[in-house]
Amino acid sequence: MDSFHYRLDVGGYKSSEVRWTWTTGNGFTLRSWMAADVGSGVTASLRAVSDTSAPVLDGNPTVNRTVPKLTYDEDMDMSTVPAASAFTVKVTPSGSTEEPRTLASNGVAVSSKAVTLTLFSAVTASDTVTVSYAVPTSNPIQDLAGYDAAALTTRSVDNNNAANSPPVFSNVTLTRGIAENTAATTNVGAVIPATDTDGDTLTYTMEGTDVAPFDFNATTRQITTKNGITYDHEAKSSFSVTIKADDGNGSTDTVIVTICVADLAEPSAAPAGGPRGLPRHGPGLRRQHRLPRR
Ligand SMILES: [Ca+2]
Ligand SMILES: [Ca+2]
Ligand SMILES: [Ca+2]
Ligand SMILES: [Ca+2]
Repeated sequence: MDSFHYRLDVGGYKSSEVRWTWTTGNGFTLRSWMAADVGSGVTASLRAVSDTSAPVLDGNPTVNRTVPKLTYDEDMDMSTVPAASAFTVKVTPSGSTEEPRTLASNGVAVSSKAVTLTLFSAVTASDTVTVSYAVPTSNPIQDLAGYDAAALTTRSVDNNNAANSPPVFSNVTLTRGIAENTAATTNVGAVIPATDTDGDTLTYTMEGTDVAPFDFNATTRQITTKNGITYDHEAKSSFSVTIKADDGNGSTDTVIVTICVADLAEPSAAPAGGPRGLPRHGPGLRRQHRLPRR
């Protein structure tokens, strides 16, 4: 049975708004989607489409980091793009259990023969990935003749991820400094830099024995002094914290940051229980104190 397909493009309307497929074979079959009243005086063009079959996946879907991709055997209609909810991507990390992986809200794109998805977080090279696709009632994956692509049920995805490059701090150790008695919310030296050659978004945390007296802004990578803390050189002249960068792809790097508390000349307080009756001196005058006996 021969059949012929025609496609109607009307004025400036998107093909998803005005579309008409006319199939002749055993009689006529007319398929029409008329979502808009185009009015009169609008130029319409009818063109033959030699397509008589639904699009078929050309090989397995693939995934690279955040981008699963379905490639079909023909050009797709770019004006009909399924909602992200039509897809389910499941990821099984090596040695772990399967978990659904959320798509970004605008995480579906159709271009030429490809339907690409965008995940919120990347899969790693060792993950096992499947994709399912439920044909939605509106905006399904379609070829140019209006044939829907078939649903997919836990279809295996070829993982094309290259091995992950870990994030890198350019130093193994860094030194930052403040003067003693520095006020709260003061920057403790420069921000802590790190890079990731994959371009991964790095998540930073501050760890180590001396985290308590400092704050750390994970977005700006800035260590700051903390409310309620007195930085006293005579009591503790250096602190050690560790900043960790996590690339979300299973790799981390750390840098040990030594925070030095510089000495300032300070007026020393009179020792408790000191002798009475000593004359009080104004600022800048030499004070006399008895040193505690050892
Ligand atoms: Ca087709
Ligand atoms: Ca990386
Ligand atoms: Ca001091
Ligand atoms: Ca001092």
